[in-house]
This record gives sequence, C-alpha cells and structure tokens, in this order.
Amino acid sequence: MKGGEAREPRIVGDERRRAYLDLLSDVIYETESFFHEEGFLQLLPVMLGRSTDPLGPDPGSSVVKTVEIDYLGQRFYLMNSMILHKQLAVRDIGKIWILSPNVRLERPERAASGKHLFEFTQADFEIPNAAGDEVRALVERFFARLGSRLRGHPAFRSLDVPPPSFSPPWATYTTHELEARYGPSWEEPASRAERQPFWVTCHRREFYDREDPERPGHYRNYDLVYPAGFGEALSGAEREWDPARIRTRIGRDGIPPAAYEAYLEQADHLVPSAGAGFGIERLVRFLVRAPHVGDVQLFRRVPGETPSL
Ligand code: ASN
Repeated sequence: MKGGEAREPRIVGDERRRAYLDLLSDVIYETESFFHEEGFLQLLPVMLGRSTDPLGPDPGSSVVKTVEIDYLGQRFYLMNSMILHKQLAVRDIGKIWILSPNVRLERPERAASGKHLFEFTQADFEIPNAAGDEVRALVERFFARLGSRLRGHPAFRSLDVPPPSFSPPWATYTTHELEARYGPSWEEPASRAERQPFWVTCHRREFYDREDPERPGHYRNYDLVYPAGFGEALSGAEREWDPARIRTRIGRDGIPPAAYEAYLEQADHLVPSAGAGFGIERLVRFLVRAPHVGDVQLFRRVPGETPSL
C-alpha cells in the first residue's frame, strides 16, 4: 500500500457488515441471558468426540464427510452437533445449553441456498423428561423476548431494516401436509408463503429423534422455519432413549455401528429428554435480512468459497 492511500477495512468490509456484527454480539448476549434466566446450566462446547451426530438420513443434510482425526492411536470426529453429548449430560445435570461450534462439510452447491455454512455456531439445549410442547413453548418465549429486547437496536436503523416483530404462538404443520401442498422440496415455498415463523413436525431422520410408539413411521420432532424464504431456523426432537430401539434404528439407517460404539456403551444410562438447536448466524441473517448467512460472519465459511483466513 502506498503512503497516504485510504486503508480499506478489509476484514469487516463495509458499514453494513459492521452493523451485522454489532447485532450478532447482542444476539449472543440475549441468548445467554435468556437461558440463564430460564435456569439452564451453560456448558462449554466439545469439538472432538468419539461419536458425533450422523446427520442422516435427512433430506436436508448434504455433508460430504464427517472429519475424522487420528490422535495417539484413537479415532475422533469433529462435531457435526453435540446431540449425543447433550443426551448423556442431561441425566446428571438437568437443563443444559451450549454455544456449540459445528463443522459440516456441505457440498459446494449448497452455497446457493443462502443458508448453508461449513462452520457455524448453534445454541443447543436439552431438557430431561420434557415433551416437545414444552420445548416449543420455550423457543417461542425466546423469540418474543429477543424481539422486544432488540427492537430499539441501532443496527436496524442504520441498515434500514424493520426491527423484528415476533408474535407467537406459531402455526404448526406436519411434513406430510407441506409435501402434499408444495411437493418434496416444501421448505422454500412454505417459508415464502408465511409471515411469521412456523413449526414443522414429523420428519423421518436421525436415530436419536423419537419415533412415535403409537404411530410407527411418525416422528416426535419439530423444526422451526423462518418466513419470507429464509428457511430453517431450528431443529429439535423428543429423543429416543431405549438402547434396543437405538440399535435397531442405527441398523436400519445403515450407519456403521463402530462410529457409535462409545455412545452405545453408555446407552443404558440414557433418560427421556427433548431439546433443539438454532443457528446463531441464521438468526442474525434473518433479523437483518442479509442476502447470505455468510455475510454475518467475520470470517465467511461458505461452501466452495475460499475464506480470507
Ligand atoms: N441440535 C439439533 C437437536 O438438538 C441436532 C442437530 O443440530 N443436528 O436436535
């Protein structure tokens, strides 16, 4: 750089991105204070585990691979999510939550969705002996409180974006209803059609989501979807805790049991629980109406892009 030339704020970029980061910081603060007020114990994240979330079968998931690391003769996996650790932790601790960094090596085509990152942070929580209704009510309280706390945030004025106005309780649909209305790729059209976030229940996916014992083929899980085309906000479920059923589901999903040996060894000690996780970056992207979720990251982690550092 020649002397006297104006230095561009190369990492932050422009004023818009600075406003995104200001809001992000306050979203983290409000998330932390909400979970503390609700009596959750905050745990520090785990990044390497002997088992991690398989992220499938789930039509929404497209990871190329789970990162494996061999260290001192042991095999570790980089966290896709801390779901399995959450399930073990709730038994002894009670209500827990974690700001959990997740690495998900998505296919490059996923960049076009506007909502996929190969590294992001989720607010991940779990409640022992809870039902899905309790979790959904908690999430609605979170959004209502967040909306009122952030309404006067200067970022909305400087970005010329309307401040959030969340008015739960929100509509609930089943995946079957949405598939019938919009076809198998229902998420985007359904999200575009709604003005408030909405719940979608009954997805066929990972072994840790509970299958309804009274209605096989139906699942006691739920996603929250943002309106205006912003797509999935949160995913969660009542959990499967019966070790025999977990083994059957792992077999049915064609997942190599060796990657779940450590988890299965402890599966006899699982207790019923329910929880969920929501991506912090997706939440901020929705609040500021950013074109891509990577825009709210200081160091973008968009599939197929080369990061600055
Ligand atoms: N955090 C999610 C849950 O609690 C799992 C995930 O991120 N895949 O269900």
